[in-house]
Amino acid sequence: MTDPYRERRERVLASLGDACLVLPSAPVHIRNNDVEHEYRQDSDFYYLTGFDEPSSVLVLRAEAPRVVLFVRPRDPERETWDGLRAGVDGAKALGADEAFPISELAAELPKLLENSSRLYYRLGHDRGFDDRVLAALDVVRGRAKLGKWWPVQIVEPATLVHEMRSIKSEHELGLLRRAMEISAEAHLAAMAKTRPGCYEYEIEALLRSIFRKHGAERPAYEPIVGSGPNATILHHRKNDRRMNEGEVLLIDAGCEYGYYAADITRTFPVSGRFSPAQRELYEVVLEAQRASIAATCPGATLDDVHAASVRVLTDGMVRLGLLAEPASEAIEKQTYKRYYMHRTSHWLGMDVHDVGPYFDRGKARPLCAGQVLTIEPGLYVRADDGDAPAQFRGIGIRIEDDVLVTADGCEVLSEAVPKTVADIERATAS
Ligand SMILES: [Mn+2]
Repeated sequence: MTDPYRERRERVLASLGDACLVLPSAPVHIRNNDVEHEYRQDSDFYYLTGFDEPSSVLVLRAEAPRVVLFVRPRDPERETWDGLRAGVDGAKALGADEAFPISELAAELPKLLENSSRLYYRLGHDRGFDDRVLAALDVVRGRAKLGKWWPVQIVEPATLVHEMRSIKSEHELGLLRRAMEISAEAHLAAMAKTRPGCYEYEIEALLRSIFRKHGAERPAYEPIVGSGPNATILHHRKNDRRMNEGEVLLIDAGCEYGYYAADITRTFPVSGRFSPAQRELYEVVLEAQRASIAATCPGATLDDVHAASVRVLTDGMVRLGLLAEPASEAIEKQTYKRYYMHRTSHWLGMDVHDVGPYFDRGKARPLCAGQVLTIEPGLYVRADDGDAPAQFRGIGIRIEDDVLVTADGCEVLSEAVPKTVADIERATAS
């Protein structure tokens, strides 16, 4: 099997010309006192190395050594506390032409920057690391009188790496599909286990346990488990409420598997049966989601995908008496935003809100085969909204699937999670 990381580095190297790229690993964040937050590698760094240790730096350059890694050295005493390290030899085994202990960065980096015309580096993201890169540039600039040249431009690496990450390879799609399978199982289990009297955190615990049971590293984001009025809070995260008969439960949760994220939302009745008002709102959101999925194909834009949902949702708001003015006027004046205040899609991949440009000089970019996006329309009627018909107050609905753009349309990757009223009522009854 070809090494996907090597293949990606080769693609970056091929477009670097005589430039070089410097990419540090994610920093370690302290949680409190001497306890660290769980470490997760920077997505770009992992995309190009498959290496998950902190205190590492990748350098790619036109001349040999073309691939250089700085890493934490082996250290039996530290390893007894914190686990094994790959060390310099391990870094070479990953495919680096040259590897150094991270303590040698200040001495080695200037040499590696020599004779490159441009430096791809994400300036301003990590001020501490900026200092180290700028110090290295200063050293190599001082060697000009020896006939060396140095990078006179610093270029945003997103222009290279994020363009690549936005089109998913078969290898990446395999990991995404596995993340979807695990997340689908978790959503199905949540539907089956939810009962009046459950606490939101019990369902959150169930989701997390199924993610881990299948080897997913972690949730791709903090799971949202919102019952009753909490379903109208877009990023509800306390998950501490006891749910009651007659309410809906909104679950927005997906796992991260092999560094790839699923992002799935379903809304279902706590007691297994939608009330007439819940069902009316639900059917509008489902129809909106179908319209957006139908609009997803190469050449369309995320604005088109969003507009398809806005049209159906706004028609529904007018029909159900949430809005008094005609739908065309509500869209024009954006009064629909009272009940649908977010966008319909974002990119999905290693990051749940994945990288990749949405616009090209202000113009929405056309979709391409291989891109993955979410489609997640919703309707949210606050409990204290005195203008809304009483039966809709305190109901929030969101339906979110993850969709791959294909050559002639799209494929819903998260299809295994029930979403019609009949299928949901069946899944919650089991
Ligand atoms: Mn999402």
